[in-house]
Amino acid sequence: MSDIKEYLYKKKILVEDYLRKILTDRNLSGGIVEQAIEYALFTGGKRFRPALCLATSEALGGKDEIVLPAACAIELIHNYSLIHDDLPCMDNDDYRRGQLTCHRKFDESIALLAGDGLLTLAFEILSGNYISSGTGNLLRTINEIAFAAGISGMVGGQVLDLTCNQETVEELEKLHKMKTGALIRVSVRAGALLNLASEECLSLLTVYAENLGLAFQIMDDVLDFDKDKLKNSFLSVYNQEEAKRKVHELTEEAVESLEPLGKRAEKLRQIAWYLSDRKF
Ligand code: GRG
Repeated sequence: MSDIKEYLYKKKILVEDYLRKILTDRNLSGGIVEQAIEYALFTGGKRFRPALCLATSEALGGKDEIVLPAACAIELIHNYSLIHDDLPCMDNDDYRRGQLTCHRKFDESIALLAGDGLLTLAFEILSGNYISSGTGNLLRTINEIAFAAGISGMVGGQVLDLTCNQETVEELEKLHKMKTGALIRVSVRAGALLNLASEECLSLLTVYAENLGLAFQIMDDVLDFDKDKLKNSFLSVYNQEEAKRKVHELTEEAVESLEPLGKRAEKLRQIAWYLSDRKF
């Protein structure tokens, strides 16, 4: 296994153990919404957003424990968004991560509530798990995560996706920076904020995250290519070769922005190159 594959695998285990602990600590009664939450949360998932948060913390010399609750809160938000995105009133998908979508496994109202439960749980974990340990920048981190998930970020991007057909590169970039990019951006920023990074360092990491987020989405469109479903896909403005070249350019820009951080940002560089070449 390559270094970075092994690193991401270890972070995935760490994150999944913590996610399980979040659920077991709450002594849930095993009711239907709790079953739906567990089903949606543990049917695969790359856990790449929390890995980014952890790798950012590491680049700044921080221990995993400092950012683990925030990293997992972001993963909870991501999973809520996938459940809601699959609903009949949105994409109406039957499968997610190779298994039945939450509303097909349970039903629509339960899936809707499981998503709501995950979103609110994220903010409970964020605010609750730092109370005893205490950390600087916590309020700012919570504020940025809420902003990224909300109408100026992911929700706003989803609205644009559902209601408009974006025709130019600029329009597509705007949509996807909100829908997919905002949560990726805040995964990196949360890792930096909770380690009390300087504003200068935060800016460099933000450039990294914004380029990575866009590259991730273009790669997603390449992997999901369907000539009959090109609405709001980058494959409506790029051919396959152009799209892959764009992913490469964005990854180079992401990696270049980390130069002042030196060797300690090596994992962030490796993650960017790994994702630019992904087949999944
Ligand atoms: C319902 C408010 C609301 C928002 C939904 C993110 C999103 C917005 C919808 C997902 C649709 C989609 C497939 C977007 C493309 C990029 C993306 C977010 C892919 C899924 O993320 P991965 O690949 O998923 O990290 P895993 O399964 O690995 O967690």
